[in-house]
Amino acid sequence: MAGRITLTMIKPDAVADGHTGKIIDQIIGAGFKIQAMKLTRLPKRKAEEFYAIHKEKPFFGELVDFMTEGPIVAAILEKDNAVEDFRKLIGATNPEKAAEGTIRKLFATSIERNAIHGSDSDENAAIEAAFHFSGLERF
Ligand code: FUP
Repeated sequence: MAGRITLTMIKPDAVADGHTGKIIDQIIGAGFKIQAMKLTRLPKRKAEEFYAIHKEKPFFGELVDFMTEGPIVAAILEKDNAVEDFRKLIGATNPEKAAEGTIRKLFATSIERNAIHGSDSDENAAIEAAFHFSGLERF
């Protein structure tokens, strides 16, 4: 059975460009309930931990620099089939390949600065939710 939560981060580019409100509106309009949400800034060590799976990739250093350059909005979102439905809502990693109307198509400027994160599996959604939020911060 598909899980009911996913973890998102509105990334530093989209927050700095003032797109937070429009993105949250789109997420709620698509039927996701907000279980937890905060404006926060990742320290370098935490960004490296979050993206540890990519640490051998050539883009790792730039990815960590980008994710720590300013505040992000982290949130746990709840819906049936949350992981798959949210990845459809945000679109492909590379905004040039993202479908019309998706959040990355609308707000991302490149594959590196791609506006928003969405968990890629139920297992990672649970890990990433616990990475950002304590039990007391979830509703
Ligand atoms: P996604 O699951 O769509 O966020 O994509 P990945 O897990 O493949 O990549 C995580 C992040 O690494 C992307 F959001 C942006 C960054 N990245 C690059 O900067 N360059 C690449 O070629 C691929 C990913």
